Amino acid sequence: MTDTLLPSVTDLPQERRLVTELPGPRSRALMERRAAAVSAGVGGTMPVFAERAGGGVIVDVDGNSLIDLGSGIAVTTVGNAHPRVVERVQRQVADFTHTCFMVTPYSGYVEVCEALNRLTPGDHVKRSALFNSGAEAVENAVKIARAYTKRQAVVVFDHGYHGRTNLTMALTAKNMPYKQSFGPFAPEVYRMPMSYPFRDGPHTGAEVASWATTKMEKEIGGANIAAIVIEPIQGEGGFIVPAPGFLPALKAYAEQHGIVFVADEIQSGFCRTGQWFASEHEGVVPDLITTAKGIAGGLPLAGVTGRAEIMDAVHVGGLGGTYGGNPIACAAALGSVEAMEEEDLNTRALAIEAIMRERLEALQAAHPEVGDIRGRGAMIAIELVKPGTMDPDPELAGRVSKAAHAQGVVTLTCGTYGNVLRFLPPLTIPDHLLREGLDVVAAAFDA
Ligand code: PLZ
Repeated sequence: MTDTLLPSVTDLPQERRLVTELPGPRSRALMERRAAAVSAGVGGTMPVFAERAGGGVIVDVDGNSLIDLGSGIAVTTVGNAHPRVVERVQRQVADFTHTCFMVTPYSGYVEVCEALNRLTPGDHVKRSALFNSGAEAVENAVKIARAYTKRQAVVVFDHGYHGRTNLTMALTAKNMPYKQSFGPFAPEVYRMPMSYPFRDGPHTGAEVASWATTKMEKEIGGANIAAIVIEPIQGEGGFIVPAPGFLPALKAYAEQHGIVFVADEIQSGFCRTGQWFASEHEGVVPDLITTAKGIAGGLPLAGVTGRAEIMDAVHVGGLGGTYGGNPIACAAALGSVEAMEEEDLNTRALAIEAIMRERLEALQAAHPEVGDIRGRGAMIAIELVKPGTMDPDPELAGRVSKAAHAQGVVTLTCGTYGNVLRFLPPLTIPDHLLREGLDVVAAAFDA
């Protein structure tokens, strides 16, 4: 089988190579320093410290080369240290590092907004604003929707994840670890049922949408809702792809009642699913889209993009922040977009999906614990259950993930029940490494 090697793959050998046990001695020493210096509240997936990364590997401080099936939680879509990103960032950092866009603006910010306006679905007139993190983008989308509609209520969904700030904790469904002991949470947030095909039995997307819209109508009143905020494919919630018809029905309800439809594409956007945005798979044109993660090749940048009349409804000075749209992060974003277009990374995401599905279907055939395989493009997950039941098996997900880590494969779990293994490889991963990574995961099931 031939390998796909994108021009961007670095000089780092694209191989899994274990030269010590994991974690090795240097990582262990750094873990001790971490424990003494870093708040215990900051979580950790693997006790392995990174030194370099690129293509499909992360090389640790002991010289082990790990297969990256996580992309730093869906961020390094163009791969780590992509040459286009490195080149533009190096130039920018030498020219100037910060002026504050609100004080003396610079062209990179405008160019990123132009790119977002061009790449997001819909041919209406658009505007964008830039921020530092996904949570900040979601908060601002809500601020903008409230200012535009002069309404307060915000609708979110079961299993949804939108961030860790006070408002976005309220928007997020799962208590542990995101919300526990951090209340009180922001008011005027209402949670609706989410289409979850694996767990919905015979109910269609349209039916679940009608439960949600009826609940909205009866419990809030459409005329009081500022925004419906939804991930077109849920990320942290378990890579839940709603059944066909669910998103279009919600969008139709939003249109009917003058509600701003906000797609949180922070995890699902920017070539991850084989389209620029996951909304496109269902032909849904959101009023506002939030982006972050994959847009800037690893630098902190986030955006809100949407209809000009909504984005411009905020008073002058109502949006901003010291670092929002920092020039270095903007340079990285322009490099990422260039890489995505030049290397046709949407097509690459679909090729990765084909490889992942084939391997995971074979795994499912041999292991009844694999209840569901789902996702799109390079955003694929398996949901683990106790065989013959629908009971979530988070212990198994944890064990398999740990076993993969010990063998040098970076995997992540997710899901409300913690029983979902998710795969988010950088799109620059060579085929042979992707296959090897999945084989290691499969071997963990056999063991
Ligand atoms: N919206 C859809 O996926 C971030 C969270 C990791 P920030 N997801 C990773 C963790 O445990 O903190 C995310 C997302 C969606 C919003 C966010 C928030 O983005 O950049 O982490 O603030």
